Amino acid sequence: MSETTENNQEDINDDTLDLTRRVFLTGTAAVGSGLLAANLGGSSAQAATVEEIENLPRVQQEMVAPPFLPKFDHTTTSGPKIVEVEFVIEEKKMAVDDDGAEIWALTFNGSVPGPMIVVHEGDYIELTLKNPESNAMEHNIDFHASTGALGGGALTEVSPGEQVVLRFKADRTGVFVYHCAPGGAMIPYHVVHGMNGAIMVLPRDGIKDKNGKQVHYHRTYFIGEQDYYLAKDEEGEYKTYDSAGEDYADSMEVMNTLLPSHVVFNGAVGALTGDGALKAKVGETVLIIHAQANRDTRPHLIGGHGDNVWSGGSFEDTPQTNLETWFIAGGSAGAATYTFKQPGVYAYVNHNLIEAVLKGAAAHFVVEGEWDDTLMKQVAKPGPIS
Ligand SMILES: [Cu+2]
Repeated sequence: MSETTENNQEDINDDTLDLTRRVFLTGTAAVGSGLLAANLGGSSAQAATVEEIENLPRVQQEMVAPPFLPKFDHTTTSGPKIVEVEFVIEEKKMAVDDDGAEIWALTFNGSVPGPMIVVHEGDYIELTLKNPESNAMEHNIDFHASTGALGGGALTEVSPGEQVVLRFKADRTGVFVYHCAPGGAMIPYHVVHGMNGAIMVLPRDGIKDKNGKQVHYHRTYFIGEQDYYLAKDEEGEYKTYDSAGEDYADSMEVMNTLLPSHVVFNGAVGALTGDGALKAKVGETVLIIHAQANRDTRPHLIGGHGDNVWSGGSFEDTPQTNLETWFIAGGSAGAATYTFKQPGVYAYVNHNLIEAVLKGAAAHFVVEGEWDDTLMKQVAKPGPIS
């Protein structure tokens, strides 16, 4: 490392540390062109000016609701580009279970979790964030994949009726959470009301196994695990509200217990079972991205394994292999691949089984194909003890 890095504390003056957020915003804008003299492409590419970045080719990425992902190339030979995406913030009432639990969810594009963005390392994400007039609250977005300004949170605060455009460089690969972070207690309040999602930054030559060989996969699913903290009335029924934000005081009370009323995948109990079950075929490799913006979790595929697991989410890291259960730290996303060898219904769970079975953190993979007796066979059916 250079001497400059070792001495970097000396470069921070007290004025910078004392800046209010508003001044901080202005300051960032004023020196933006200098700070943004960033590299184009990967680490080996030449430095680019903001003007050069703005002249890069642009593509629009059509957002789709999870568990699905937008169309993306597993590898690319093209140069870096600007990937334009649009999030419309929607405050909406959503069912959480079949027993009457509901929440005025705070969402990016109307889903919990919000849509996944997929780019390649060295690309630039240009997000237009719209907060329609019909909403009640101020929102913003903090991208864990980005660098500086509270992950973009300080540059994206939008009141109802406003929009903002943020561009940031995808300068490291992996899967990363994004979430709303409007300040103070509103940060956890918005996150546990569904306002989070993930972005995947792929190496330009694809993801690699522990030997450095490209990993091929046939399907990709995005599972967003969500903890909710819903309040009950004196009769033990979940309370209902007429508008977003009305549950604030009740919600804070339950949140302070740290005991979620629900832990679900993709917004609601059963969202990824039955009609919503994830599909695959024997012989196919599935890339599973699992995000938890607030709370630790431990995914497990019952009857299967994690063939390759990027538990910390970085594709720079060598994946762990053959895991039975893996860890995703709260506030992060992780990725795993599995090649299905048997048909059937696989439960994919948070293997705190109380959270899976009693709180809702379970999905199903429905896998078609031929059963392999050599891998497993019921040698004798259940019967009287002989
Ligand atoms: Cu928000």
